[in-house]
Amino acid sequence: GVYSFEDSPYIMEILTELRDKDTDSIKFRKGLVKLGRYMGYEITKTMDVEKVKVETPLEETEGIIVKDRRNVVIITVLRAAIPFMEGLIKVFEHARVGIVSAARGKPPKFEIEMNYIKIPQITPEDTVIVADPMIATGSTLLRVLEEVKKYGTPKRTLVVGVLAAPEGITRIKEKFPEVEIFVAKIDRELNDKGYILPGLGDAGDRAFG
Ligand code: HSX
Repeated sequence: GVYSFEDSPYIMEILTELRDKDTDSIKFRKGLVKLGRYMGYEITKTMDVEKVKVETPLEETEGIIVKDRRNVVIITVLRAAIPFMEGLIKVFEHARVGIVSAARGKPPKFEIEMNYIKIPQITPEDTVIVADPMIATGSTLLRVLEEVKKYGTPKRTLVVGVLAAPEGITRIKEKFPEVEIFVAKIDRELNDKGYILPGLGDAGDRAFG
């Protein structure tokens, strides 16, 4: 499935702040951390839970644990996903983290160069979250997903981003139909430079200068 959080007013407010060209890098980074946290929280609603007994100071009662929250591998796609991952980790604090670098080449081919890849072993209990704020042509994610596959077969693979262009989503779904995509919002289109419109500009540049 493909899920967006357009009906979550607070997530949309943070997105609005990120879009604003007058938002400086301090606010931009903080916004990405916040989105990671609140989108992570929303994603826990799709996870398996387990009933447990808990002793209050007064008596025993029933509680739950979100079992899948404990088996998460976050794949951070440099650079823009760094603050986003920081937010996701507030919800998935047990997460093992893989780091990959992926730089998009020039149009029309947008070939992806991956110079750094460090990914932990993935087990059948794991939920893999590939975090990249921008899903434009989808080339980066296709390349990253191809790589992640080599480290094991998880229970679920989620792509979690801030904005996606319809083109990118279609390409990922074609090649990886089992992958679930969660974004704050699906934007209108790509321009001929491969930028998402209306978008928020280059997330890496805006966060890090
Ligand atoms: C930006 O371009 C983002 O953070 C992604 O890593 C990438 C998305 O572009 P695309 O490969 O989907 O076209 O640096």
